[in-house]
Amino acid sequence: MTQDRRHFIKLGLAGTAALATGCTGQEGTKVGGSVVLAKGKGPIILSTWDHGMPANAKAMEVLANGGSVLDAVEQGVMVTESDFTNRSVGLGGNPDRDGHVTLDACIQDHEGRAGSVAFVQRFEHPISIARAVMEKTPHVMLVGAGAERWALENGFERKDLVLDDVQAAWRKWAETSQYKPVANIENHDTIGLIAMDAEGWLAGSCTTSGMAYKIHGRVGDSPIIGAGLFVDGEAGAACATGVGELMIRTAGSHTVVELMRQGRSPEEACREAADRIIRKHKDLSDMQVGFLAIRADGAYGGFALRKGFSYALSTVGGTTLQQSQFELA
Ligand code: SD4
Repeated sequence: MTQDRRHFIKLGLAGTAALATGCTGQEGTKVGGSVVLAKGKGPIILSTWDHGMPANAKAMEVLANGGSVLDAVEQGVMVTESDFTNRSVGLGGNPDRDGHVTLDACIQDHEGRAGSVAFVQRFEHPISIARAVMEKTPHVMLVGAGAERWALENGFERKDLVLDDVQAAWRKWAETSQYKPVANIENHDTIGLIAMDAEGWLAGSCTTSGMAYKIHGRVGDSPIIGAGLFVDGEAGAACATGVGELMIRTAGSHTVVELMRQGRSPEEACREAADRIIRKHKDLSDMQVGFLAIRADGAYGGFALRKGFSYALSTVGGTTLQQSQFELA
């Protein structure tokens, strides 16, 4: 199928979805809690938490310089991975309970092509390894020692980083070793970034060091296509942050995209995914989940389990930090 033909089909479906929800496609129109931009008024970039601001800025720069939307979502989150003051993404992240920093990441494009790595150690840019898995192998996901060996064979270099304050905090934690997943009240969590370029092409990325002090070998939602990220150019893109087990159990990002395919607005779709998590779990105290979504027609929005989920929003009008609506106090 040619790119033009694919694009036509995508816009056709998006148009149907817009009609179903009464979206007019006028710039800035609010529909179902989500903002709808006119087609062709992209780019639109959404990413999780305050650290999304510099990531979005980089992604916008990539698009402005003629890069693809896939380049934009990769290079955007590379900024976060290289910020070694960040305690939940990249090599500066908090370690697992044995003191090892283990990294998860995935990437997906408009066509649904996907690449992922999980439980990898001592690499600065797991997102780039994930992209290479997508582009150079017949597989979607590589994990652990196999992923590391493949990365070394394919030009990625080890990076060792020992941060004294991170090690000291881990040693202090290890005195009691009490594990309780708390994500994210502190606003420094996983970065998920979804983007639509000016022509309407979608892509997304997600990268994390996972939950602090997790069991060695634990993998969360962030590298799992359908849980931490899902992109289908015919329907939309979604990403998630928070306690990954909640998203894996409910295939959270996939749920959001499928609800948008059925005509829900992005905010409504994110809210339904959050509500489903609430219905399926008895005790969500101290747990946070945040979803972001862009529908194929350019509508976008987000929703969180509880108060405090911020996200970065970039449009042609600039980049701003938004506070998500939420379900629980
Ligand atoms: C995980 N969702 O590993 C990721 C990271 C995160 O608070 O959001 N942690 O569960």
